[in-house]
Amino acid sequence: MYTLYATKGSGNCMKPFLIMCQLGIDFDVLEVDVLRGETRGDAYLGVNPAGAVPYLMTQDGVGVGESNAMLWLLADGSHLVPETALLRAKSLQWMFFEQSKLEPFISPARFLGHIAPHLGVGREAEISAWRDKAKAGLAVLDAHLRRHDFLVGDRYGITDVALFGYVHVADEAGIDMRIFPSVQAWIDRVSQTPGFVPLAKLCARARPFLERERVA
Ligand SMILES: N[C@@H](CCC(=O)N[C@@H](CS)C(=O)NCC(=O)O)C(=O)O
Repeated sequence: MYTLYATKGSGNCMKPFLIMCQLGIDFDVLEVDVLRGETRGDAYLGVNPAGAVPYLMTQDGVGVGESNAMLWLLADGSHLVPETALLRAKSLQWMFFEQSKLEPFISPARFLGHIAPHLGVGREAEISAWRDKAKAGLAVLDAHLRRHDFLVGDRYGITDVALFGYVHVADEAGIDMRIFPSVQAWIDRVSQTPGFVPLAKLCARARPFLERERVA
């Protein structure tokens, strides 16, 4: 039984959530409220000193940070992990690409432009620059998906989950996804994989992190 520390609406938190749903892994979700600053509070820093979600706690009390690292742990030995060393290297290639060319731009543009727009007032130029950088990454992804149904080995797996987290909400970052039709078609394909659960369900059965801390 795993415990996933997560916040509502987060593409990074969706990744371990989705893979656990699709692989039938038993887990519990504790909701950490980023908007109320809970990731920076002492109680949460005691759980994850890096002060970020998602954070995955194993049954033995070992914590794992970084959403893409969680995918490798959770899917280990399953059909969702690429079979050969070359394909595993390609998977890591795309995961590093996601963390350097997509997520750092889609996530803040969406956060300040959509989730907490009051925090984005006066930062329009910064948001616009993030959108442009995200579009450059999405163009690379679109070119790849023009020739492939899925990212690695032409079958669905953890690499798709890693990129799906933020790419499928890039429209909420103010990016017109009609200019990336192959990405859009891939989003539709991933959304139809067996056991797919949408981001909206991430914290549907979560318990609040701080309330649990008070009760404990
Ligand atoms: N590279 C990390 C990024 C984690 C991250 O930035 N999480 C955000 C939410 S999506 C967060 O915790 N923000 C609150 C904070 O930094 O205090 C991952 O992939 O897990």
